[in-house]
Amino acid sequence: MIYPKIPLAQSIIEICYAKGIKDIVISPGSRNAPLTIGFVNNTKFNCYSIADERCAAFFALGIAQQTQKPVVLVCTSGSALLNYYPAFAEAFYSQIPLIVISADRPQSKIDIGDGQTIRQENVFQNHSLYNANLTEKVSVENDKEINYAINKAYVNKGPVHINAPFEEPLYQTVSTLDVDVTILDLSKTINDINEAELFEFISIWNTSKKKLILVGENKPDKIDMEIIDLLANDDSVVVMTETTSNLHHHSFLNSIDTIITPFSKKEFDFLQPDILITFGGMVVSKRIKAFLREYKPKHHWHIDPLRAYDTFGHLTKHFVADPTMFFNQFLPFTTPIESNYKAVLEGTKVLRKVKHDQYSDLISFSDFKVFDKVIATLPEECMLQLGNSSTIRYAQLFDLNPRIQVFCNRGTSGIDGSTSTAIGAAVANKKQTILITGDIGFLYDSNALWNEYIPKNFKIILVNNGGGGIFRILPGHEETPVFNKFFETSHCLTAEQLAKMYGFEYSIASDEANLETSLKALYAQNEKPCILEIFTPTRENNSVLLNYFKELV
Ligand SMILES: Cc1ncc(C[n+]2csc(CCOP(=O)(O)OP(=O)(O)O)c2C)c(N)n1
Repeated sequence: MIYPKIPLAQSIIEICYAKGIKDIVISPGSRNAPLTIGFVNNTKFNCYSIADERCAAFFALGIAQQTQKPVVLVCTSGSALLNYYPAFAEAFYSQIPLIVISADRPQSKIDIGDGQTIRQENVFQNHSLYNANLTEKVSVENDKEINYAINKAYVNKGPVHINAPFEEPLYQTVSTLDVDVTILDLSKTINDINEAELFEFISIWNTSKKKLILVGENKPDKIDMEIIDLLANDDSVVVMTETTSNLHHHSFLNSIDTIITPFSKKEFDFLQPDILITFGGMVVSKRIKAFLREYKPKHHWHIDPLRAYDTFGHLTKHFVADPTMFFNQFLPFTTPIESNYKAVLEGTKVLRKVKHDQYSDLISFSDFKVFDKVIATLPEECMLQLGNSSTIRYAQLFDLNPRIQVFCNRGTSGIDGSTSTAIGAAVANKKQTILITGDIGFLYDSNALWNEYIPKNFKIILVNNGGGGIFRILPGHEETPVFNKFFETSHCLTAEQLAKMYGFEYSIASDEANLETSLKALYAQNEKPCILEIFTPTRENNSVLLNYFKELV
């Protein structure tokens, strides 16, 4: 066995191993050589080499998004580390465990004019669950710090930073370990809800005729089918799900904007809930957020084992629990109450569906049409990764096969790592992965394709509307040169040369007929990763979408 000679590097690697960490994403550098040598020479780890740290961090995020276990990132000193920040922040808000290990020079060498040095300690402070600032010499204190950081990433599901100073020589190896590491167990506390406290809330539930459950980003298969059925069969309960909720029932309202955008004041008054219950992560729909901020519920309960954001300015209770556990404890005590809440909204859903289908049949080739066709034809057993921002918003308007799992970086809603994340997820999950992305997001993260681990069946559906289409949809859009240059960032670039350079199969579609044939060919081919680039009419897309909302009534 080969170990790095530097004992601190040995300790870090041994503790990672003892904690069950498997995946290590390494970016090149010299200062981190002791870690690179140690991780790569230990066959227990899967080591990935990715040069661009921003992409490396999103790739790691994609792996951790799927495995729900911490992934380690290793980089050299200097600005390398700062390039992890976008994914680090995304991990923080999306509750995904990441462990950043940065190599550093000893503190005496910082800010004295040495090369490739910056102030690395606590550099992610604002979004880090733990900062372990190690010292060069091996000590129980150092071991404890490493343990605390890793345990925190596991238990509190988020990003942590370990900064490790190494002095030269950096490349020497030994054949036996010099350290005997200290391991601190994970102390997981299972939260059981206090029953006496629960009864106060059960009595509110049992006397409320309008209960709205809103589910944000949620991992697939997190909620028991029995709970889903109980909620779906309660006349006083309306469940609204976002596409990233991965939660399905035919009676749930899965297209929130389609339902509520055309509502009159009277309909909003009716929708205003007595109790709002939320669980899951970020909510995409701006309209539901605006509605709930204006039409405040009497009670807002959020269920989450770790965090509760007061998204609507009226949070009244945080149940510190896993949603399945909460409902298993809570629902047996609830009693039915007469209510037309669910029936009325189900009626709206039926009407909207008719109008939606009529409209979809009529419209010309556009972003809307593309999403209609693409979502309807996705292979049943695929994993869907979505880019920001109009991509996820369009996707929310269409019925999706419940077997398809959906993910999107909505922690910070960045466009800077959707492709890298999708590739990481594809590596970690054996399902065929399909990324739907806009052109600006795709071009931004094109270094994601500089990756030798991309599975052969990985597919990108690139909707090229010539710029940031979202800005045409948002209020404030005016067709001026300033808009085109500074908001839309309009361009005439395509993915063709990138596809060629990175060994992707490449095809294009620019009307409905060749979209259908191109999609069939895309799904059938699994010998090479592919990009299907779909060109849509820049100037017509927003009116097709805005008219959709007008035609729903
Ligand atoms: C890192 C980052 N920079 C800027 C933004 C602001 N932003 C949101 S959407 C968007 C344009 C996205 O355009 P594109 O990828 O073409 O998708 P489309 O909206 O056309 O679907 C921008 C610049 C962001 N979300 N993240």
